[in-house]
Amino acid sequence: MKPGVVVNGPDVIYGPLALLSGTFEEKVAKAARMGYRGIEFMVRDPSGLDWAWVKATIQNAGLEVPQVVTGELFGADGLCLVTADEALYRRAEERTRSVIDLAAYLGAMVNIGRLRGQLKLLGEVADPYSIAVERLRKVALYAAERGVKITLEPLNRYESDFIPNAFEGRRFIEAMGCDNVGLMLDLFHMNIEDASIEEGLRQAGELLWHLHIADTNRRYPGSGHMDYDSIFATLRDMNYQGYVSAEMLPLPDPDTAAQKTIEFLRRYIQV
Ligand code: LER
Ligand code: MN
Repeated sequence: MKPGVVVNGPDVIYGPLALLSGTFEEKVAKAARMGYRGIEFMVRDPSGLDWAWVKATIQNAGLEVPQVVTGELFGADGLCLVTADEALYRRAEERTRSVIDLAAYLGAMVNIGRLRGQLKLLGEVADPYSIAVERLRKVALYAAERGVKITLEPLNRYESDFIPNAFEGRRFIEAMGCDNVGLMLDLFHMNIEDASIEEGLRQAGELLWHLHIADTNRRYPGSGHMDYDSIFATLRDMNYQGYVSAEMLPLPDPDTAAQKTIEFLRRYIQV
């Protein structure tokens, strides 16, 4: 398992769950100094970014980019894929394609969380679930042609009305039938929606490609009552080799949260 951290990319001013302060270069340097191995960054619009500079900044610090995070396509620009608004859907799909192009350039995966939208936004249609499957499949096929993997993130009920947990994540991926789609689980959402976090991790099984960590109060690990002993025992038992990546409230400040997280992770993984 490798430690990762979520940061705001150069074009995201305010991502509420990102860590580390300063310019993008400073964040990358701090992550490397603290012992993180990978940096996943929030992106808003790849067309405004200097791709070569982003890649060089991260590579020169000796870090990987496990995935490019799309939450701010929704958070900042309101873009979403599952909606009855055809123009919005078209813009969301086009922007998602450009994020996939960037991820192909960086050798990264792309997550789809809040960007997927909600079934209720489709209004009165016969089979909203199938429409959602088709729309995400279209994006996944574009990614597959470019060698990019997609990680679907189950979200708690207050953020989306489909794919709330690992079981539903698996069901949705089976319906999509795309082998470049896996799951990113997030302990914060799992604590709300999965009957048991350990069972959810096991249900994801070989489809668990990435993991977001935070404590039950969405602060750095050790701030709440998440049972990390049991969670890491399960991950080890599953032979999970991916990233455990810090996505949480930047409290008491974004650098302290990142530092406290990596100190905590040293109990369980090699940092
Ligand atoms: C994004 O990774 C996430 O976990 C969402 O809860 C953000 O709203
Ligand atoms: Mn998350």
